[in-house]
Amino acid sequence: MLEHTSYAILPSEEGGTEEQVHEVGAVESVKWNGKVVEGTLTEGTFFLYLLNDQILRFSVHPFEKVSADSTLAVVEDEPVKDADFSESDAEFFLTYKNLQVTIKKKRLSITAQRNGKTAFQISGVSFNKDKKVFGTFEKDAKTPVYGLGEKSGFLNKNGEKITNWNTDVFTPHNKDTVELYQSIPFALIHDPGETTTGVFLDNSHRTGFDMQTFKDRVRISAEGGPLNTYIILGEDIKDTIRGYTTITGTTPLPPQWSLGYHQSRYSYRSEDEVREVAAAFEKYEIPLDCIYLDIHYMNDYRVFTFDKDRFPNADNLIKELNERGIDVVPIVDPGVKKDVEYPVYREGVSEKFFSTYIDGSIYCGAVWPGISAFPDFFQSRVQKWWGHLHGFYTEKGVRGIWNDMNEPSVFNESKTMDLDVMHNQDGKLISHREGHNLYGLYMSKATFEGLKELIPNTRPFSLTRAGYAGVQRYSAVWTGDNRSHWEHLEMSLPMIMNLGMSGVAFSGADVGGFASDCTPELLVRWTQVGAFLPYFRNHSVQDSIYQEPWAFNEETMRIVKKFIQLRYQFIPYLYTLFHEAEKSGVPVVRPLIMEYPEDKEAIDISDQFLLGRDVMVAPMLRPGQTHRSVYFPEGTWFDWWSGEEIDGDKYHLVYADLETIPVFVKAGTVLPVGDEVRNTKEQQRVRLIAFSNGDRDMRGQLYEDDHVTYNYQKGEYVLTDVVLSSYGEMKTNKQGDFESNLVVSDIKIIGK
Ligand code: MIG
Repeated sequence: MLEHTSYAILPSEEGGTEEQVHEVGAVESVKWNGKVVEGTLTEGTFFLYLLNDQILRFSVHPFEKVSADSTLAVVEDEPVKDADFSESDAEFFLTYKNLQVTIKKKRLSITAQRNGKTAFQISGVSFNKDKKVFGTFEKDAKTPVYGLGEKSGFLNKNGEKITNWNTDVFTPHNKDTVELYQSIPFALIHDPGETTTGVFLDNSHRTGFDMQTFKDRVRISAEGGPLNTYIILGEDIKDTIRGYTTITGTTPLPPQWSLGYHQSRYSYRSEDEVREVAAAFEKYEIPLDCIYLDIHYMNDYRVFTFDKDRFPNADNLIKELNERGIDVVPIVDPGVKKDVEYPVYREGVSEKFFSTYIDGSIYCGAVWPGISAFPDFFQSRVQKWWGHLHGFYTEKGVRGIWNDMNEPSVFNESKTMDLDVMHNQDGKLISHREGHNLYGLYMSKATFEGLKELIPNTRPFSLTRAGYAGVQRYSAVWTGDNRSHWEHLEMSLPMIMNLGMSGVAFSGADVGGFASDCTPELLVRWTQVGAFLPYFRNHSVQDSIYQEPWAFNEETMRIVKKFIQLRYQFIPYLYTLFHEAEKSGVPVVRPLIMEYPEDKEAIDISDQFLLGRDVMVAPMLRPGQTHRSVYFPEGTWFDWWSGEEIDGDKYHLVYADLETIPVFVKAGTVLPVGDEVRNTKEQQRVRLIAFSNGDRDMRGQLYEDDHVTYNYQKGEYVLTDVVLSSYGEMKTNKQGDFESNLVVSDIKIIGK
């Protein structure tokens, strides 16, 4: 407790904060095998190779022979075969197409040039006595840094010190709460108008990105293992994210119902309460796609059970809701209650599925069910076992699972497992100290792949709190225990934008705030924002005020409903963006700087975002606020509500009463807009709104398929490109074989 008082800052005897480090020194020898450069250093070893003309892998281990292993994050990692290797007195050169990498012999340092521009420079690699490794990238003092996963604070991380260690944090998140649930050690160093270098430190130990200690450097570090980096040389942010997602995978196209409005509460405590919630949505005619079952559905928090008193007939409940078009998503935590009469625990013990110490004894820790054991998801046989256990839910009609507490969170001083618990990566043993940040990722894999097998030809939905780089391949991410604070609404925007720039296209924050008490105005403003973010769920903690759309008063409900309806009108556009994200890795929600990479004014904009390329949202983020300044990048924009034309490349003062969130569309856009529907299970006609572009063409795109299966991968989709000329001639081009819901004849034109 004392660390919450002034005791925490008791006088320190310490002098400097600089850690004592040692250099890895000179390159003593190298070997080139036609693909990989391997070398020895004064201290340790390294290798370097090119994956293509845009990506290289460079790894150094100061203490041992550096291994070629990467983590589960990496899906694509083949050296090119036809790179050129050469040498001068002082340097080695590795060249491929327009990429040239230079390694200095005397004191290991690396520079890369692409298309004649210097893309990055690693000026040093070092280590300390505790086996921590460091690598230093040079940059200009002002160069912004983005990405880095799920972090608090503003968009641009330049000047910050970031560390990664998956942590369950219930205390209010703020700028100093650096370690949250996810670890994505990937940063974009963006030189506006020049290049964007992506640095992915694929090391699952606690890692660091220090943009503070040296004002013109980024110093990356890992508390063990090699300095294992993938470096992506992009033209701009988008290009670099594309590169990053070729290594770690893109966000697969989600089932469309997971993009609808979702309602949750910790917890709806009985079948009756769940029915009442569903009935209220129907009574008030508010669209709804999904209701969540939080931990109270279980029998004493035993996963894969229902409580007989509260949920005596879960099968019927789920069936009934499904028939009304509502999906049900239960929560599943990793902790398995230690109870010798509980089949999941018994099987886990007898089959050796749980994480153990090195002597084979099972690690036990306290979570909701009391003393519990934790599956060793690192083993494929454990992933299979766990995956199949979900048959318990899927046979009842469930198509989505919510994974929580998978940092893993344990109720003790360290907040997690003992660091000397071991994980077995199919034969390779690693300590929890090394594997901690991967636990949630492996659990997501087990969940997603299990569901995929159990519900044939159906896209599963999985949601996770913890994860590591690559988590986008398996799960959507929500940002954990935020609060009903205006500051948390504000902070969720850069968090979601940076998650997107870290490969995770499908993310969102609890709308209305999880902990603390929501207010009518906050619920309205938050719902307005949530309607434009990838993942849209209202969720709140037990004992807090209820915050369902109707919880406050009629006016609040009316406005909240209006924005949930608007969400459904935007789903065709949103779904098209998810299609793009799957294909290219480019996220659904983008900071202005991503679409306007040369615009220095956009560098620090955290309180506005783009949905796709052409829709800009500038929310109200303070109580009582009805005016705000909005930055409009170059070009012409239209006000979504009034159709008013607005000049870009400047700031405007914008008005929005409580009924309105400022939304703007770029001139030249043809936006697909859906009709009002009850949810995504209803057939939805799509119409076009074109935003005039002077005498130039207007363009848009719509992606459609059956919303739920994998048939789209066999060509059962339709991608419609629309071009509308200024004199009203429309051309459409269709790709794929699926019947479209687009009503082409019904086009509305905004502007002259
Ligand atoms: O410590 O399952 O972030 O969304 O409602 C609480 C109960 C554990 C934390 C999650 C929250 C969820 C809650 N869980």
